[in-house]
Amino acid sequence: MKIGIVCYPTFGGSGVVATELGKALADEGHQVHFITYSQPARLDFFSENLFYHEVSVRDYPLFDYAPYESALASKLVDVVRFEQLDLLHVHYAIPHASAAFMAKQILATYGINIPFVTTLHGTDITLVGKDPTYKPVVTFSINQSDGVTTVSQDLKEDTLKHFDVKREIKVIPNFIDFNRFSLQPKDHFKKAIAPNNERILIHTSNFRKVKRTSDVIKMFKKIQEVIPSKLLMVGDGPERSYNEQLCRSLDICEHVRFLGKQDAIEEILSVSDLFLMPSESESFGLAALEAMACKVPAITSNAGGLPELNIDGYCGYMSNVGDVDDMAAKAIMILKDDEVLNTFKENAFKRAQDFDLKKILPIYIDFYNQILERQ
Ligand code: GMT
Repeated sequence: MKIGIVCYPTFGGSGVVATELGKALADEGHQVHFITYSQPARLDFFSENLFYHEVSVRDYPLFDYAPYESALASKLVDVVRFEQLDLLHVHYAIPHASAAFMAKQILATYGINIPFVTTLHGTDITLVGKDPTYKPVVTFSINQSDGVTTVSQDLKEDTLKHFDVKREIKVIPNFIDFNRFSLQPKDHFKKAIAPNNERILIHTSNFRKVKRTSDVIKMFKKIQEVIPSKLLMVGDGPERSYNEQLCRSLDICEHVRFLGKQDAIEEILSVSDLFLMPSESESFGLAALEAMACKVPAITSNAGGLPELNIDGYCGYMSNVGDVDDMAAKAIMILKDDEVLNTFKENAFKRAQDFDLKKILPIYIDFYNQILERQ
């Protein structure tokens, strides 16, 4: 197949899933064309089946807001026509699904029928999408998609609850590539972070409010009072400087390292003992799956799709959103005993195997084939 993938090229979960899916499809011999405004963060190598088409938005003094959606639709028309794509797969509804719809209509005037699949990732439904600013366009473009997928059952239910969706929605969970995410020997790094063999806790995110990063800091304060430990805060975003202030006021700065955005996240996960994800809302929790693949159990909230990933008392624990005391108590239960910690680590790895790329990729390929057969 010749597949066009549209996504945000940043470190955000939807862009990561789109890029990893494209890379895996290319490995299977499909031709994959990424169409976005800059090189996707994880598209960092050359392959004969992978192509990147940059959407450039022309600026003009009249524009307070440059019309990215129009530029993207025009680029889609161009790439579909000249690369003779079979199918478009857009990740994150806003504005990718409506741009794909527009491109489809334009291409029809050239006698070209291009089906498009929309994958909903989370905030495109739960936060941004259901806002009246975007809702009519999101509803329309979901209904006009030739196929719709969500990354969890919970996100499917949320979509059906908040939008008047007529299309059938298929749940295809996120996945992990064990070729990249697996425990790596990084003892020198572990020694540098935790010279006295302290436990290492980790949080990775875009530091937006929805991630409740200050709960991570508050939880760590409580854990650190009982168990000698260090906290790695990976990523960057609006809450970071507030979190740094919070560490100062809680007097734990010497135990917390803010590492900023990191490419080789699997190396940092490899030295970690426990992953913290107290999110307000989380459609799937890909970052927790990446941790589990590296044998790192997870303390998460029970929001959104997290119960479809985390198994309470097996590969981690779940608490109600905001219940920092409960999260800290459960973290201490896992961390205080080597044997318990090792069991949770092994279980995390086993749980991650349920989401092995090798199991999920064929589901996407079957879905594409069904859509193409329907045309
Ligand atoms: O977590 C974010 O804010 C980024 C966001 C995205 O769309 O890039 O992530 C969402 O998609 C990920 C991949 O499917 C999911 O694993 C995340 O749970 C989801 N985030 C939220 O629902 C808040």
